Amino acid sequence: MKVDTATLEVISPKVQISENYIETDYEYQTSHVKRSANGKIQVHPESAALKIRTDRRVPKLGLMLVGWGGNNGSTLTAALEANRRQLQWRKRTGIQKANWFGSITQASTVLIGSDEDGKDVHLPMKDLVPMVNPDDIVVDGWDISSANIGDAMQRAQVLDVELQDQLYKHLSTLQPRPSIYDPDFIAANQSERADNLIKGTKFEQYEQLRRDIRDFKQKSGVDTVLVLWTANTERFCDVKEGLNSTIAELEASLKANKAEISPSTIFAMASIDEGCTYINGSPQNTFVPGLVELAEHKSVFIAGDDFKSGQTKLKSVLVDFLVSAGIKPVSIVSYNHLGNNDGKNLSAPQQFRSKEISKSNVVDDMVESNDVLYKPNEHPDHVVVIKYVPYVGDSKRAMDEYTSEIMMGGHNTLVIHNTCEDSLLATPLILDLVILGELCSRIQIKSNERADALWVSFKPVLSLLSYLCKAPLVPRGTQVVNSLFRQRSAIENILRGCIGLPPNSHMMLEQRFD
Ligand code: NAI
Ligand code: DG6
Repeated sequence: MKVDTATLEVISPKVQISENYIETDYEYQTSHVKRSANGKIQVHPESAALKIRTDRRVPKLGLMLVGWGGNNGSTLTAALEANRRQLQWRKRTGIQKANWFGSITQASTVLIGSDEDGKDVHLPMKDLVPMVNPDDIVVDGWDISSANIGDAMQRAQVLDVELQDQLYKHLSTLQPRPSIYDPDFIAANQSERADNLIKGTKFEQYEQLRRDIRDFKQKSGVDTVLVLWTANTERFCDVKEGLNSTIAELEASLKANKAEISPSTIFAMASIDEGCTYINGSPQNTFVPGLVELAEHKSVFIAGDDFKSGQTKLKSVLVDFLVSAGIKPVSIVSYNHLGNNDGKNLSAPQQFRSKEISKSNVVDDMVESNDVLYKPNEHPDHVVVIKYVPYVGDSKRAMDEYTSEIMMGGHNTLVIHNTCEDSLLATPLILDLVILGELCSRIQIKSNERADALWVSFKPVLSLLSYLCKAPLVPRGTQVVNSLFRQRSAIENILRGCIGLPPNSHMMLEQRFD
């Protein structure tokens, strides 16, 4: 079978390709664990014969950004245009060409196998299965600030000036739609940019958002729309019975204009009700139980929370490395200072608290995985500090100290200084969330053991996107995985499964045995 790229052909009787689908016969192997009364762990290796199919018809994708005029929103729009036009510009150090460094779909490769000389062969991730080409994405969105996207790009001070100058004319024609401003949810220091607002009750605002989505779809001619929140971090909203714990409560609370229904929850409701995947790039608890139920009820994807871009991404590698090396992190202290508008918003205590929670939970599952090192409920001391320092702008500085216990009461201390150019790290993640989020709607599995088995899609809570999120949202009752290595393996191996390749086990038996 030949996948839709010039570079890859999988030769296997277990792969069939038709005009619309790549279909594979797949042996899925897993182990089921039971704890017996005497405390023994019983493992049952299990195997299931599946079919996996991937729809080859890539839709024309529309992306609606909430917070379009922010640093991330304007940088993404600029980067899409710069890559589309393959722009180049002069820096002090020479010519720079537009690229997508930092995007796993566009700039990372996947190990395919080894050749006749025993050498690894890799392919770009984007070439494994048909994916949306970034050049074809059409962007629209909302912002409480009326600045056009050209002015927003200049305000952000992220991209080199010579690049901005090439992009300004086009970007200045893009105008964010008015949005919902609720000063109770974002920092008071944001009020001065709030000049582009949807008036009315919460229900009227929700209805306007639904009209906006339909209007964009109709005018742009896109096949499918995905909505992504990259607006300011909100404070957490209350979660309680009678307010938002079921679909009925949430809908009634929206109609009753209840104050605790946050703007982001209204966006998510409008998006789900329009059948559009909704992704939350910020830490707040948009996905209250009633909203998750709504997504499940309507079979619409939701994913989040909070882009995992710099400091936390490294944390989800380092803590995994330490704990899996049998080393016991006992104190993790993370300082950040940054001077962009995100930092300004986070200088308010309630908005900081949302970010603090999201940045702090990232080590929990790794700590719980090792009861040789940690007693039940024992955790490392974990402190997160964020300070607003306007001068450094978007060039966030992150400093981390990891202190671990090693053999015989010894200590190992790692000190990391990480310059995270915030929006240049976050923008490629947004692209990946969008491309992978869309792809997930074209992948289905079914049992190969029963003739009457039906095709099933991913669950509405799209945990496969965890790699890109600080605080991954997972389906009820399923495991949260924070380890970056495990998160990436899940993506890689599912993509491999789509084209009939087994998971990458790295066993390399053919090279280790005679
Ligand atoms: P930003 O402050 O530059 O942009 C946010 C934009 O949202 C602003 O233009 C603001 O006017 C707009 N906005 C606020 N409330 C709105 C609403 N209700 N509706 C529509 N627009 C609204 O922030 P930036 O740097 O672009 O970050 C965006 C979000 O992404 C923040 O919540 C941040 O915490 C989160 N994030 C950013 C990461 C990064 O590395 N840049 C990584 C992880 C998360
Ligand atoms: C303070 O760290 C500001 C935040 O918005 C971060 O810049 C953003 O969440 C990225 O965080 P991290 O930990 O992934 O670098």
